[in-house]
Amino acid sequence: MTSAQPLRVGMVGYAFMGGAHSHAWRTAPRFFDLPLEPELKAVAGRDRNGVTAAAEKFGWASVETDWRRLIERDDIDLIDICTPGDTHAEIAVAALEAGKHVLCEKPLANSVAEAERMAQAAEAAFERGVYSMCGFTYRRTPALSLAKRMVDEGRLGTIRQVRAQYLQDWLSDENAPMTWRLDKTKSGSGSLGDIGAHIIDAAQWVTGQNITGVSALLETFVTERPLAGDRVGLGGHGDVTAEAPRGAVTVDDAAIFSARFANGPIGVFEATRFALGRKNAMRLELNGTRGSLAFDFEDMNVLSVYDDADSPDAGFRRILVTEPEHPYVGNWWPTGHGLGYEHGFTHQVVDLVDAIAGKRQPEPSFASALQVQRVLAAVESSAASSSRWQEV
Ligand code: SOE
Repeated sequence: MTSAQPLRVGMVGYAFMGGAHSHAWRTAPRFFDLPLEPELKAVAGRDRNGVTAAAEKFGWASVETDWRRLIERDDIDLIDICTPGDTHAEIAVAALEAGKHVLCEKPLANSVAEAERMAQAAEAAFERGVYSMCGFTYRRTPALSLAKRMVDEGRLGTIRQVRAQYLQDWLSDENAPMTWRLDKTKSGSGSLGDIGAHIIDAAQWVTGQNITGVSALLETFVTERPLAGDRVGLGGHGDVTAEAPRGAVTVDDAAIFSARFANGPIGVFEATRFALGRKNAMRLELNGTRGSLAFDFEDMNVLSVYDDADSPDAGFRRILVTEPEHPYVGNWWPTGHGLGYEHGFTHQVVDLVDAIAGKRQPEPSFASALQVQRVLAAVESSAASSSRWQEV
């Protein structure tokens, strides 16, 4: 623990992401020497009982039932937005204009227009020394950070092809109940924005190239679902039964698209919650002129690398990304003792705090997240048009 100046945090929302962020704010200063000392000052949620229980569980010093109170309070320096996408723009713009730093969960917003408004507010705030970041945490998995380092060093040569998948299966049961992630007014889109956004950001970040065009298909396999009797998490089935009243699913269940990148590579992307047996398989493979790399979050401490300079029978090498010189790992455990999903959130806090103290733009910036939003919108637009689709 350091005697550094405090960074007083107010978090909005306290479900899955709220828990992951709370853990990160508490853990980061214990394993990394931070130039500012995060303080968990307040958590906001509409339900007083729920948010009070969350504050006790996750260690927040106070509660608010209206996020606007966090922005009014002068004992809060940063607003951490862990709510569904329909609230991101209003909260982030208000916080930035009030001079508070912002960490906003992905995707940045539910539309390009909202994301543009957020990016403009972030740019104006930056001039005033107020910083913002969007929570694409998979960048901060050591193996993906190592992949980025290798591509930047030219180890793969010129990138020719990108293969990205994000496969989950928590909705493959057609009686899995309705959640906010299936309501377009809350989530903006389905698997496309929720998990597709992650692989779009990761592919653009690791290659260093933006996607410039797409051709897409979206599908909704189950168009109605039981309305849950109580709050259910990912795949939680609550107390619903098949006879419960059903609500309309208004988002995609699966998204697949081809893409072209700025300097020539082509790519294929797939995001689905119906890949039965795949639980959180966020995957990225790059093929270059000198080598390839492959990552699968379900084996997140490993990066597979093929180097064309190796002997023909070398094949892909399996790098266990737990060496002290690998990104972030040196602050944790001895080699071979792997990290988990939560470490990406802790590394996100570390890099955000370092950037704020260093008066640098944290990455991914709202501008980077706006680019992801533009790709999401292009995928939806392409899927809605039949111009590129050839019947067989
Ligand atoms: C659900 O699909 C989800 O929780 C995403 O919303 C998260 O961003 C991802 O990290 C795990 O899966």
